[in-house]
Amino acid sequence: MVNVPRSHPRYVSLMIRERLVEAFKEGIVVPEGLMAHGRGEAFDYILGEVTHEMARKAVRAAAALLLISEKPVISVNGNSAALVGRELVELAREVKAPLEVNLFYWSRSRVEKIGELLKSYGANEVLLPIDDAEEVPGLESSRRLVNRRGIYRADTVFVAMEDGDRTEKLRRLGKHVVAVDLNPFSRTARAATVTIVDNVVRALPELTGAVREMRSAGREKIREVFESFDNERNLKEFIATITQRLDRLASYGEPLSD
Ligand code: PTJ
Repeated sequence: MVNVPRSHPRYVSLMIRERLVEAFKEGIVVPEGLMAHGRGEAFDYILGEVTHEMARKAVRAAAALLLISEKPVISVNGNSAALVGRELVELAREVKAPLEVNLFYWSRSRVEKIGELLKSYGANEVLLPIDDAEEVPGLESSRRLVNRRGIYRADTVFVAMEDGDRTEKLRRLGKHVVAVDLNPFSRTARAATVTIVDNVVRALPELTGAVREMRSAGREKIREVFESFDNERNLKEFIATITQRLDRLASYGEPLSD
């Protein structure tokens, strides 16, 4: 691992890169995952690498949706296992949902490695799209392979850092989707029921915290939080923020960050 001085203004961002590179060497992340991270980084940079109020609103709606769902499932891919594996195990425990490995670049060995990694973080059971595999109808990528006891019968699926197809298909099947995606223009962001536009490393602790806080409220109150959320409006606010920040940069104002 390279020596990144703590005093470096981009220390956190550089450490996230290091974690992904390590996970790539361990066979958890695919090379394409490193590129996908670069796209996320660019959006994070423009958004100022902070959690915006709109993201907090989405986090509360996502927590509410996960709490009122009967069969929520936490879907895990290579990038999310590498960056927030521990936090996903914690979230799954808090909302009493199974974790399920779901990959775009499918390989049996990576499915199993990610399953083992999540278990090493304390997950009791991790569903894999291997033994009890079913297919999501209409989906051609390997993400179609899902576990019969998990995503196949879920009413709500949590996804982070995904390519667009699956969210659209899951929504068409009548399932809710909670997505974490730094790109508010993406198909995943637009198709999801609730999209948290934030870096997954900041979003996960916020989400688990919101679940803990909200759990003791009455079911009706929780439902109200979810129902008062408008995903399209929230994404439009993010797009307006991006436009404003780019305008500032275009007028040769201060750089967005170091
Ligand atoms: O492990 P696999 O095989 O399932 O593959 C995982 C990747 C990420 C390679 C796969 O899902 C993929 O190709 O994703 P995309 O289509 O590149 O989309 C990834 C989305 O995640 C993009 O919209 C990025 O902006 C966003 N993103 C990247 N890093 C982060 C992020 N969003 C939140 N936090 C991040 N750290």
